[in-house]
Amino acid sequence: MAIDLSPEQWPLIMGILNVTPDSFSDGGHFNQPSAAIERVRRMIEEGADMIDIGGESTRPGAPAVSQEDELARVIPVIEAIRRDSPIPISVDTSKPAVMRAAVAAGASLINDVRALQEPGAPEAAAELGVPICLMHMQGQPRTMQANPHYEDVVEEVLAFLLQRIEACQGVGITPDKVILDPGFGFGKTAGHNLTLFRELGRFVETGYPVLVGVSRKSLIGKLLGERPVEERLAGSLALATLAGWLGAAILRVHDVRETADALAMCRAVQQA
Ligand code: 7PM
Repeated sequence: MAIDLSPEQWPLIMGILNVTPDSFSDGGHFNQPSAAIERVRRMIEEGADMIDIGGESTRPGAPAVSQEDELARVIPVIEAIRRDSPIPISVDTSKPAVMRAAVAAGASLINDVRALQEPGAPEAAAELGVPICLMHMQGQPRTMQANPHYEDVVEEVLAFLLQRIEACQGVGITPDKVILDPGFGFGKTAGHNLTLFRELGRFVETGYPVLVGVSRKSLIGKLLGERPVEERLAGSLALATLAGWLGAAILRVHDVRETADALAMCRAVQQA
């Protein structure tokens, strides 16, 4: 199923399905297709507009994953979900071969935390013709949180994303396929994340749909006095509501039902 990115539907809820053995807040539970199906059915009932499936852990310090492992984790799950439901599926990957196999199996959005910087990735995305989320990251997952540094975080992240849009246009990806993401938590201190969040309007003003992923992230843990990951729901909902208010198009979240409720309030006030 294609994803409806028209602004009347914003913000859409992207429910997270991790199929990595080590992902940080719900790791290891959904790497059996049957368990994944149950989880996806539940997220759909709760109000998810699409499901994001990733087989590469991009948490700080995570090791690289081989193409074979990523394919083996992600593709059977996409096929199983596709047999079960028409819910749009986003594939969280940087590898052209995984993009191709995922779209062939039924994915309809590519979510690339490396913004198509891997060799062959822009060409694969162009050929597949599906929407592509370009995310900003400073450094690489293994080391990105060691010492993040910016002169001006908003200008630098925006400039990077605009440069990646140009690279996309160079291989024939049309602007209507592009989604932007400032990449909260990816090579950023809590202060950098907060500044980017406050200035989310700068990203929205570009006219491209903006995806925001802050659900359960360490930014929330820090602001609440090193709150563990299981106790970040209220913080996640507050940020999801603010992101919706500021014009985000897609919210990438773990807690679908609670986020849907929070966004219903946001939408009601905006439409009053
Ligand atoms: C640490 C950092 C642990 C990040 C886990 C994560 C995003 C994403 C992820 C995001 C887009 C998580 C993440 N975060 N894709 N993939 N935007 N587009 O919370 O913010 O699962 S991984």
